[in-house]
Amino acid sequence: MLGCLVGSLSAATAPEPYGPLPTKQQVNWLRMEWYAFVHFGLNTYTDREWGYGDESPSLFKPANFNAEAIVKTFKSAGMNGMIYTAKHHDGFCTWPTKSTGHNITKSPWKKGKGDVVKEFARACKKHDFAFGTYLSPWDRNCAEYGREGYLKVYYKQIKELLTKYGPIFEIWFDGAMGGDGYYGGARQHRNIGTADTYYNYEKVVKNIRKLQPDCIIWGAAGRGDVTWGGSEKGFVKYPLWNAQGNKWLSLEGDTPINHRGWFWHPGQGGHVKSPEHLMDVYLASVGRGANLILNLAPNRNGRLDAADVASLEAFGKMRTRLLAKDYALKAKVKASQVRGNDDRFGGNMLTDGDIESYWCPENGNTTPSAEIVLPEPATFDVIRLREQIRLGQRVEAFKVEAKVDGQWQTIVEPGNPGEEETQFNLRGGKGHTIGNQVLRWLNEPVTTDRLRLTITRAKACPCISEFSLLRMPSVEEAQAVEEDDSADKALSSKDWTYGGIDAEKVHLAFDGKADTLWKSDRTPSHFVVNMKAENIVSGFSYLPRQDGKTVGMTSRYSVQVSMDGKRWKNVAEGEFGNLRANPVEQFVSFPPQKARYFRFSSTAALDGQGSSVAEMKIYGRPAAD
Ligand code: FUL
Repeated sequence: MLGCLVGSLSAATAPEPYGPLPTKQQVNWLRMEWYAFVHFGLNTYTDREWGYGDESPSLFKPANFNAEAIVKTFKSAGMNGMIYTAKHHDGFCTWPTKSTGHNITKSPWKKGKGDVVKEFARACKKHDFAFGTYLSPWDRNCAEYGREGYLKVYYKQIKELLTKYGPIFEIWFDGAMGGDGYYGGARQHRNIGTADTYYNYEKVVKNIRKLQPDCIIWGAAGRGDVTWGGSEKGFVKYPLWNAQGNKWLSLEGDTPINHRGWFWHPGQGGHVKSPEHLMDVYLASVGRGANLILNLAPNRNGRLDAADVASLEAFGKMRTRLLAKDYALKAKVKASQVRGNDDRFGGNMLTDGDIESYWCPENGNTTPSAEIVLPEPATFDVIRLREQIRLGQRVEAFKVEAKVDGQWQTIVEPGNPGEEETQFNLRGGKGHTIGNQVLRWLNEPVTTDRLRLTITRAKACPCISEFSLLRMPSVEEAQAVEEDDSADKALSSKDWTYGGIDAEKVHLAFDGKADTLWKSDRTPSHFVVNMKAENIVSGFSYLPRQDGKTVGMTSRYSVQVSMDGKRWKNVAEGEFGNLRANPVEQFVSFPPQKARYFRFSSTAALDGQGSSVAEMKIYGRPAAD
């Protein structure tokens, strides 16, 4: 007991960060994992992938375009956002820009009053879905392209997109520039020299940071936050280092769901990629430490083709099923070394389901190992590891062994320097880099309750935040599961106690009765829930008052969690929009966090000074016992 006390009291210091570090925006972005690409414009009507620039805007007439239906399809597949080609290389602007006449006001759709960007941005906002945009630097329509004059046009377009449509989570600056084009009738080959110099990406990036500091910039000649994964098939090379010189640069794998291309083409129905192939794409992008952008192209009616949607949905279910159950959760871990013998850096951090906590040995130890004992024997065939990338990317190679019939067997071989995975050679892959996450698909399922993780090479003492064991479902198994049985549940409030403003009324927000309220007479206002036990919390719900009054309904909130009720960590903040018109229960999720205390702050409320909560639920599960 004494040893244990001494162990947990000697607070070791966290390791110094190593190498290039991601910005907080890059970390948040990597946690999005995957999102949709939407190529939709004049090429949709011309059966082309690259318009020449002389296409008539009159071609654009998507009779049944429905941005919301498209966004809902993406969201229900488990995607976290979408990026729309506001302008492709043909120069046609799908919003009413003031920068060029070659735009949607010249199209018959909605009698020239349409705005595709706006419709997508609105639908995304409504469904709490991230919205981003692609604005091709190459413009085959503009007469001034290749000269000074084009830059004014282009900068104006960037400004419009970043100031008129709400938050943009990512903007793409494509590198393609083929030279030939219409260029206002000149029909010439235009050479721009170096893209970085011509577009002045240094200035562009600076400007975007001012307009939208949270926007992730793709490309821009390596001056942005993210770069191309290297193939339009969706895979990225492994090992993967998020670095270019001394700067953190992440990768994005990109590919269309349909073999025919990025835009919609007649007869593409028979060419959709299978759900199994999409899983390969996922494993070769997200599973190697990158993000995935998967394109679905609306057809000439402005709708997604049923065949594309069917494959997306089937893959979405496979992915949800794959990630639904982690057989290593709550496993007991004995590490070869723990930094300062401090539990905060102990082996159990690998299996606590908290993406922020991590296991770390002493400085200089680059080859630690950890023995993992599962709560019960399990059968799995995918291993997931994550590094705490806020401290930099460190691991170069790792090995995983499993004890089967009393014998240790290597199930993930450690990678050797110089080896590389390309394409989709996925099963039985070796353990090289980890970064944000790595998924290794074993040659065959393994059944055991005992594993050993060994870091075999690292640039500095490794900080590993998660070790998970997953099971790859077949398409059929994934279809059969209607509900995610391991999803977090509302935690029981039976033993909870409360603090904060008007503390004696807080229990009324957790009593299961919609007609009793926690009320405070001021805003901002907050309360604290002591859950009396360690939980992994991952979200909460808020039911606004149901008595027909709007006074005190929270319109802006923030949530913090804490282990000791003293040091707090922000986990969520945002807006509850539209409560006046539609006061229904609101759900908010955040990355799982270990917490004993939960603090809800109402930072803005409707009509008057006070704040109120009819009911609140905290979602999660008990932490490892
Ligand atoms: C490329 C473009 O040339 C393609 O048309 C497509 O937009 C793809 C995503 O990027 O560079």
